Amino acid sequence: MKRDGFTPWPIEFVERYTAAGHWRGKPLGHWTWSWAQEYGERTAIVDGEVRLSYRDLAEHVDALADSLLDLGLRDGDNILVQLPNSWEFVALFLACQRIGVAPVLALLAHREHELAYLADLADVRAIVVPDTWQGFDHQGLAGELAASLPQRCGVFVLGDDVSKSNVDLRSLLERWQDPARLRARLDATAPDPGEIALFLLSGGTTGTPKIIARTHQDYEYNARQSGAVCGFDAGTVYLVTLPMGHNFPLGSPGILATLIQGGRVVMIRSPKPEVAFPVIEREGVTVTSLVPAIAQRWVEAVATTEHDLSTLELVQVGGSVLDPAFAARIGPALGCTLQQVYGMAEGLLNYTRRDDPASVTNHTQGRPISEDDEILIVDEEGSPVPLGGTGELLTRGPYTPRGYFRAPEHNARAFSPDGWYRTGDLVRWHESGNFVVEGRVKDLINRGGEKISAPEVEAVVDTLPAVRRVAAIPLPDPEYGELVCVCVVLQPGRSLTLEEVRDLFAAEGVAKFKHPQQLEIVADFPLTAVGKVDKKALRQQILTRSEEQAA
Ligand code: J2J
Repeated sequence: MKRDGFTPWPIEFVERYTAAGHWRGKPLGHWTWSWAQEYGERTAIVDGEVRLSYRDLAEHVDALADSLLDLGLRDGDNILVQLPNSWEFVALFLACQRIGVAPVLALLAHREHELAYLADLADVRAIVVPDTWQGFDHQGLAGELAASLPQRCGVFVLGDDVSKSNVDLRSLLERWQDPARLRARLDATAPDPGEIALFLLSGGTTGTPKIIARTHQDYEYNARQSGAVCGFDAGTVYLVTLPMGHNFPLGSPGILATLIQGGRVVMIRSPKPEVAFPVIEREGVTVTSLVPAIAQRWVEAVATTEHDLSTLELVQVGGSVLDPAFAARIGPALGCTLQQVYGMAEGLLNYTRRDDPASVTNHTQGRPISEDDEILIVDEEGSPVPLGGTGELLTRGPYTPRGYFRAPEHNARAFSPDGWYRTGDLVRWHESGNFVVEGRVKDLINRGGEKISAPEVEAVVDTLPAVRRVAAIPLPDPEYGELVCVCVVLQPGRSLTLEEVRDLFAAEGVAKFKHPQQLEIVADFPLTAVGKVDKKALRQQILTRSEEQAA
């Protein structure tokens, strides 16, 4: 391996997944030209007024790959990418895949707290950002961050206002006169398909976020097999509604499966119905993926829209719990089939099938995509629960890596000695053969699909002098499913307000979606038998207290 800190699949599994045809021995970037050859002048990507054919896309990708090499990036390097949905982001992603540079896919909401950590962990050689986004000066922050790193790190900027000291991403995309020659040169130095292709962010249950290294061939299989299960084909017009740095729109089946099939990818920068609906009509969008909170907004907005959404065939909803009663409304309201998706950046992907009856689609979160996805549902002692019982889901398989990147201590807990990933999700088998997600044992808050590590929030709050002990817990939120509540035991004689807590999060440069929405001062924490904070009991205590106050 070019990079340290990756836990490989044991050789017998490598052989098995290769023999089964799951892994095809090609780097992800290889496929760009294979698609161009097969689909040529068909439209691959639409982004506003920009329409790129498969050939255009391949030529831009190679031009960018070549420019990245010129700028000193090499096979085995990592870069930090924080971009809005755009055709340039897709091109950058694929250009990296041509030359073995692995993007760490950060979210636009991330600020110095997250970015500094990721840049250090992955030892990145460049940071790619928009000039500004929703009023925030990303270029300024990236410049400061790059200057503070021990390694040399470039700043590449997408936008109209690129400062002289930085690199203009758009200028790197300008095509070559002789694409065939460039293609041959890049083909000759293609990366190894077993190497790391990209880094996804983990939902995280630790004080510092973990990242997941996905290899070229595991991620290609992840997308291709998802596409097959979800019926993606050349007629698929996929709308990228969620931020494309997420696993869901990127590769489950998302952008990559659409390109594999020769369909059309349509980019939008905001999931708002007023942005999405006109584009669905104009482009004849057939599929998109949403989190429940956005599905809710779409279902409300569709009643009064004048836009024709009749081309929509499939809406995939996943990332957090979907209420069955609401699930039943989605298909009829949007005039399409609902597909529930229970996925994770760590690997395993589950989909309800398009031909599952509504009773199954509305009540279950789907089943795995691969016959080589291994599943165990276990109790607290690690023993399999009886069929139909609820327990923690453990999994291994051809697109579920065997460890987080550079996290040996955490891996010892998050993976069993024989390589099973402990998802932290509580599930049971439904009689249909699909999973029902019943809850979780992991210490995180799921805010509308964005995952927030409770220990990460606690570590920030804990730095306040007034705080003796802190526990972050999820409380119900009508719009996003869950909100971040911090429960604090104060130092004697001290006081604390929610505003002070939120000011600290802002000052520390923590992504806004992690800022606590509720503060509860308590005298003490309930403890479990082994002396840990009993968060279930604490949550119940807070809920009861709120009910009493409301009464
Ligand atoms: C309940 N909880 C769910 C669901 C994920 C496709 C779809 C989603 C993700 C994703 C993804 C859920 N109902 N339908 O990567 O490719 C919770 C579980 C899971 C965690 C993973 C994809 N779908 N979850 O959400 O890495 O707790 O991936 O373990 O962000 O989200 O989060 P993440």
